[in-house]
Amino acid sequence: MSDIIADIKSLKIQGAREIAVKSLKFLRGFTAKNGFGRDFELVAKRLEEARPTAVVLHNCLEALRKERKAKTIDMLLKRLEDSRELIAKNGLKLIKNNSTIMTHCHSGEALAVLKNAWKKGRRFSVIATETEPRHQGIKTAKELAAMKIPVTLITDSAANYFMPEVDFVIVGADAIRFRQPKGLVNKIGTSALALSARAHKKPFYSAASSFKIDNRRKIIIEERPTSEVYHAGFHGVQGVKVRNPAFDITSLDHVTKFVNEKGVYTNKQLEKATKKNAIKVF
Ligand code: RUB
Repeated sequence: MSDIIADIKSLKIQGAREIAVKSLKFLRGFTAKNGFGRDFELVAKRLEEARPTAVVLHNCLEALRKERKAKTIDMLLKRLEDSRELIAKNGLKLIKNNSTIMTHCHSGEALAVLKNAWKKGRRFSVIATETEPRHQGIKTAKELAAMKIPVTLITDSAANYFMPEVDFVIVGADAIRFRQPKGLVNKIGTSALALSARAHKKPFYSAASSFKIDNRRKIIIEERPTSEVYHAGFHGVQGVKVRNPAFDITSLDHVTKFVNEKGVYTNKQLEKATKKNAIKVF
């Protein structure tokens, strides 16, 4: 138990979907031995609290509480797998040959769109922001480079400088909220990137399954240890307040299109579909 919690907290396991997948796999083993009673609840709570912002694991746990069975875990894992493949398919139409695409952080769902498009013969290049403070953008760049997709790694501060040469930006999502506070919740820096894209009239897309629809009453924006950014030992920073939020909230109006397992939507269309339950929300 403490191993998976440590791996989630340290970002060895990162990305909203992956956190849910690894937690569900852990819970499959745990519940086989311990059942779905009080111990399950305690473990589920600890897993959810390890990274409280992303909503995917929360939505999966809510479904599991309604039907406390191993087969529910398997169904959720299958849906998470299938939805990523469908997002990749649906995102293909967004990618034109010779385009330059910017991405931020490491989103398995955004990357699935890029990787699938490359496999289907689309040719493009990617600009990946390094994504301070933990540089998950480097992980993105390495994965793309491993597939021979041309990729340029830049500092976050350089994003606006490169925006004129970009055709569109694509990111993932930790949560999509149609209730207050509304917006696309994603890695810190996403909202600034969306503002920059808007200023340069570049489309801004989010690839995110309907597991990302967030109906929680409140959202906790995780603040991570300040030692991830500055620490006295290395930077000699003393007597200074440091803050290290991991996520921010982008206005839904700054997102041109959402791609999910059902199709491609504007934020208004997605909200309507979600309300009508055309897209199943847990
Ligand atoms: C990752 C991040 C990703 C979303 C979506 O942040 O913000 O864009 O989680 O990822 P962190 P996915 O590295 O802090 O977890 O598409 O894989 O669900």
